[in-house]
Amino acid sequence: MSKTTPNPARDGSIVILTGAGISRESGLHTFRDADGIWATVRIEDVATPEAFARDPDRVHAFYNARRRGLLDPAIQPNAAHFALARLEAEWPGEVLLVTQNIDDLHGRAGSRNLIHMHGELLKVRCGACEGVSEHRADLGRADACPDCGHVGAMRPHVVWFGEMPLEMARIYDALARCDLFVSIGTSGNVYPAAGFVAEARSHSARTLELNLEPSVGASLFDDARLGPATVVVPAWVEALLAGAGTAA
Ligand code: BV8
Repeated sequence: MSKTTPNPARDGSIVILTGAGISRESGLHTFRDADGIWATVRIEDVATPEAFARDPDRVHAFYNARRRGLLDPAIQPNAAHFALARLEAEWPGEVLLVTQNIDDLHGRAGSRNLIHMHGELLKVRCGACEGVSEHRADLGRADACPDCGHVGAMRPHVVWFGEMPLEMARIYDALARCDLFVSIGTSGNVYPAAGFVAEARSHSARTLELNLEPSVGASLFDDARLGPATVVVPAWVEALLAGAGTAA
């Protein structure tokens, strides 16, 4: 077994973290690449609670444009999304997929044991009752909450900077138990997600990075395979499942 092949005879559980890079080849922009989202708009203007309080129409317009973009029929899951769904279905141990992405491509590819730690672009939340609901149309200040009827408090169900990501207790529990932690398509700039590799290492997990280029935290990984996600992720899954068939 290679040093980053989990042993299904042990707990054999795998925690996978994904970022915007895994959706790049589906046609969605990343954040910090040269053509990324933060190259054209400032985080402080569209992705903080203060921005939403200051200019809700501008924040709604930013997320309405991204929601419309995601709903374009040209945007489809790619081979990397499908490979991770196959791993969840065929790996003998648990596979937990934690994504920083707010797109729905992992779910559409078939991943079910899935946490959207930064929320979901196709869901909205009421500032009055905290109810979360599916929403595929534009959102604005005139919209009423489908649960409590309150008008004017609807926001994207997205975790902004300065807000606590979702399901953190469940994520840290999985990191403490896992045999292997794999980071895919993320630059390792944003916390707490960027700290997951150190957390997994502190519990003796093996760590692997699959990315187009080394991330900020590259030195913390036992192993890395660099290349486009649609190439390196299916190849890694194929090799892992072939090895599982012969695991002791
Ligand atoms: C928190 C949703 C505390 C929105 C996002 C001051 C005040 C408060 C907090 C902070 C602060 N200063 C710092 C912080 C912490 C802050 C942070 O980390 N800031 C950074 C910028 C320093 N974090 C937070 O604020 C977090 N909350 O700390 O709360 C708290 C404590 C107690 C109580 C309450 C609160 C919340 C962070 C979440 C913010 N929301 N997204 C939206 O999407 O609009 S973060 C945003 O960055 C996206 O979610 C994105 O996913 C995430 C990470 O980016 P990446 O996914 O890594 O994308 P990136 O472009 O950076 O990299 C892409 C990678 O892919 C590259 O490596 C590239 O090489 C690779 N790639 C490209 N193409 C391919 C590829 N790989 C493979 N194949 C390809 N084809």
